[in-house]
Amino acid sequence: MADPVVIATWPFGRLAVETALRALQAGNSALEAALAGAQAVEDDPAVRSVGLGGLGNALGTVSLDACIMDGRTLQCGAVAGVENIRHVAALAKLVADKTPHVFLVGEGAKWFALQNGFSLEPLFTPESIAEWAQKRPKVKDPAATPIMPAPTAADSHDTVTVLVRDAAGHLGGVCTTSGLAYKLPGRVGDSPIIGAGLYVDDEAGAAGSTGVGEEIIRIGAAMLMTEAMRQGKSAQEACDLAVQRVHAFAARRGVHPARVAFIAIDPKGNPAASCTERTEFQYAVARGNAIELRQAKPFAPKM
Ligand code: SD4
Repeated sequence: MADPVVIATWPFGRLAVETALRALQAGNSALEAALAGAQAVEDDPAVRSVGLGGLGNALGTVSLDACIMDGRTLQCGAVAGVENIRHVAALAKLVADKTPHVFLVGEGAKWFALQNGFSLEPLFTPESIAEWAQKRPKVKDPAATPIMPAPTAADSHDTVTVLVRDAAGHLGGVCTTSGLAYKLPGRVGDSPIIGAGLYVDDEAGAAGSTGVGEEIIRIGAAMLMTEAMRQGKSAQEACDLAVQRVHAFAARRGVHPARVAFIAIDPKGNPAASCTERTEFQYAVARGNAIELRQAKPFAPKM
């Protein structure tokens, strides 16, 4: 038996890591622990980018995306574009547990939630509405269709991705978010996409993403990292590879690399992270009982 390892994105990842660790100590599986950690962040109204209190899209509607993956069985589930349901990560797990499908979206996902005892609730708070209104990109003609500015994640609209390795070496991962603030209605980022926002395989490792989802999808980030670890790369090398790929694809497209960050746990149980410049990525790590907040050093590949 080895020490459990938990890693989660952003400073609020500390709450996720602490909660996941307690869940492991209570005998839960790696996936259940990751879910408990993610749900604690969904429940925190002060986090403006996940669950309750998340900032709305261009119309002000809070629309949530999430996915889960079990490294032992490769069971995975996802939901996207879900309104008025707070615990979308648990809903994604239910898709995996109770249906033959992997991914439910929008009204169908909401219907499935209601059928399974979830209740509808408003996801905005007075504070989140005020922040949405204050930071809202200004449009010249208020009657015009809302236009979202090019995604930059400058709003620090941050996903919580939680990766867990339990003492027996099994892996589980969860990703949950309200996505980029002011996104176009209907827009879905990387977070609920298995292989982009999350991928977990006991035999290869666990990997997750945060940042501008469009660029993360473009490189197939979580699958890229997991496959690199399957070929023997360390978690750090896998995360750096994903950043390098973002740079390479940005160069081909003649744009500046977007703000993105990646986390991973390799099969040896090493946690790591990497990010593009200007991302200022902090993440939380637990090893055994020790929990710390770390700052990722931006990786600037030589091109
Ligand atoms: C998205 N990746 O919807 C999410 C947002 C995020 O840090 O993680 N921002 O594109």
